Amino acid sequence: MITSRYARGLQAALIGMAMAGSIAGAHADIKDYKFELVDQTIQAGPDKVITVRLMNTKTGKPVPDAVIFATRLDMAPDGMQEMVTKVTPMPGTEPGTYRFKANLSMAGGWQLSLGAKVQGETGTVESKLVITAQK
Ligand SMILES: [Cu+2]
Repeated sequence: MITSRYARGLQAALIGMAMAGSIAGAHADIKDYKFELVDQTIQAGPDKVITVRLMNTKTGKPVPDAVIFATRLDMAPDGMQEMVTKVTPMPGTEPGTYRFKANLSMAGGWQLSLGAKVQGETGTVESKLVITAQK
């Protein structure tokens, strides 16, 4: 009976290792990603550049090569959600940053809503960022 006890013990050890392995190898969750503004305050006016950074909050590192498929910029923070302006993507200047050109026609609070896909992750990163446009 020594062999079977040994076998059971070995099996338990293998299950334990498999569980430990799956925890150590746990993939980052889509909720661990978020966009943040590089500059909170931007001069009001046409052709203004908004720069955001996509962060993996678990590693604290910027995330390159995300596919941004949804953008909206409106004045919801100032109660003018119907005041929407066009957002044009621009090439980023460094990995993990994403830039957009927009006409910030009015001073005040603008909300940038972003939807993005991250390489190797399922789900969608959704962030709402509030920018202050100054006169
Ligand atoms: Cu407005």
